[in-house]
Formats: sequence, C-alpha cells, structure tokens
Amino acid sequence: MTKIVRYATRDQTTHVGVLDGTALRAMGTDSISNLLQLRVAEIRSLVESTTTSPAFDIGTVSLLPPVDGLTEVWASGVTYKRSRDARVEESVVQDVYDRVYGATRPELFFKSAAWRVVSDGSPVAIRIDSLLNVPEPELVLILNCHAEIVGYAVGNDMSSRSIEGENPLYLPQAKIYNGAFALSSGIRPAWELGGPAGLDRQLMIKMDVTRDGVGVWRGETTTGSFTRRFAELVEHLFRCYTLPDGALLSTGTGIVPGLDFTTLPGDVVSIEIPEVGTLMNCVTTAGGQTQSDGDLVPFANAKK
Ligand code: DO4
Ligand code: MG
Repeated sequence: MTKIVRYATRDQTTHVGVLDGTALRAMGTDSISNLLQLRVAEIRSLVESTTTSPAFDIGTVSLLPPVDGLTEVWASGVTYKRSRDARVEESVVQDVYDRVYGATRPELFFKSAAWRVVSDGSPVAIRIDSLLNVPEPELVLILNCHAEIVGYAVGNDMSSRSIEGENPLYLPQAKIYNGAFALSSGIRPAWELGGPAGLDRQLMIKMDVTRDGVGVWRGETTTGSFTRRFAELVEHLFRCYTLPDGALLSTGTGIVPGLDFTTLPGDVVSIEIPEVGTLMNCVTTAGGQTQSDGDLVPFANAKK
C-alpha cells in the first residue's frame, strides 16, 4: 500500500516522500501544503515518478502528521445516524441535531491549525474541565486548493460530550483544545482506492480503547452508514471560503460509546481503517499555559 508521508531526518529537516512497505523515496517537494496547491493529476504523476528514485529505510526517519503550513483542519458532524442519536441523548438542546441530520447544509466546524495536529503515537487529550469525553474515529479527506480529494487519512476528533451537551454554542470549546486532533502518518492516495470512498466504496472503521492493557470499549462501522456524500461536504466547505494550501476534512464519526463510558487519562485509543491506515494515541489531560493541573500537551508538529 502506497502512502504519501511527511518525515523528519536526523538533522531535523522535514521532507515529503512516498512510502511503499518500508521503502521510502523522497518527492520533489518539502511540504504537504505545497503539494496541495497542485491538481490531483499532477500529484499523481509526482508520486508515480518517485518509483525510480533511490529508496532508503523508514527506520532512519521520524514520521510526522501529513499536514503543515497554512493547511486548515475542518470537521463535519452528525453525518451518521449513531452520531445524531448520541448528540440527542447527551444534549439539553436536542432538536438542532435532528435538524442538521436531515438538512441540505451539513454541520462543518473548524477543528485545528496544522501545527497543533498530534502525531500517531503522541498523546491526545481530554480537557481538565470536562466530565464526559470520547475519541471520535473518523475518515479524513485530504483536499487540494482546487477542492479535489487527493487522498484519505485516519483522524481522531477528541470531544467533550458534557461541554457540548450543556449548550451547542460551546461546540468550539468541546472540540478545540490542546491535543484534540490526531492524524495517522500517511495519506492513502485517492486514485489507489479505485473510486470515491463513501456509499459507493465502503471502508471499515474500527476503534479499540484499552485501559491498563485491558479492552474497555470497542466499536466499528463502515462508510456505508455515512448519510451524505463526501462531495457535498467538500462543496459546502469551499463554497465561500478560499483554502490556498488545501484542507483536511474529518468526515464525522459513526462510532459513539453510550453515556456510561468516558475516556480516562492513561487509556490507549487505537483506530484502524484497513485500506487507509492506523492511528494509536494514549490519553492525557490538557491544561494550558495558565493551568497548573493538567499536562501541557507537546506539539510535535510545531516548528517542523
Ligand atoms: O455537533 C457535534 C459534532 C459531532 C461530531 O463531531 C461528529 O458527528 O463526528
Ligand atoms: Mg466528530
């Protein structure tokens, strides 16, 4: 399986390359944001032309999240029936979720700046002021500045259910905080999946949460239960909004535990979309510069 990856070498410089098994080949660009200024056809020919470049071993580099520069991370919500039902259950204001589930206009929200995105293997976080917290395993669309789907990655939209449940206007606080979005290490090129993912091309999404080495929650779904089309999310995001370095669009979760489950510090969250990739993160608490209780989540993706 081929992946477009971003990586740091021992001299701390970052690069973009193509990973095939354990063989890594450098591409003719240093940033994903530069790549996302190109058309899919141009990206594809760049990727395919690397097969003649010298390969080196993946063990000699550190993989980074495939997002950088001015590329923004957006997310959609209430795109699976399970998510609609879970929001209605958790919220004191229920009808907004029912209404958006059936509306033409989808829910879209800003999720993260590129530099805040957490790598595979680094900690994700729960807020110190939140009582009910969940990881949300999601298929992420990698979009170029022309609103084309370049590829797919695995994302975790960490969320506070208690804060959003108290009032939907608190959504940005429930969704945007230190350590709230993690991304798998590679982009699976769209042209390799043989058709647009979603209803027409069903992808399995699985999540496991372990605590002290013991499984405490497991769920799975497929993009066949996604109730919209990915193209309509993309069209709404770009309709009145310019994204010169492209965007990542996390497409919503179809896996939500019952209200009796909350993620705790120390949990390990593993997400797998077999044709796209894997993502594993342990959970910590997120304070901030002004908090003494709560770890300050390190931003491994910053200054790279
Ligand atoms: O309004 C809630 C956001 C829901 C969400 O993030 C999801 O469905 O994945
Ligand atoms: Mg979500």
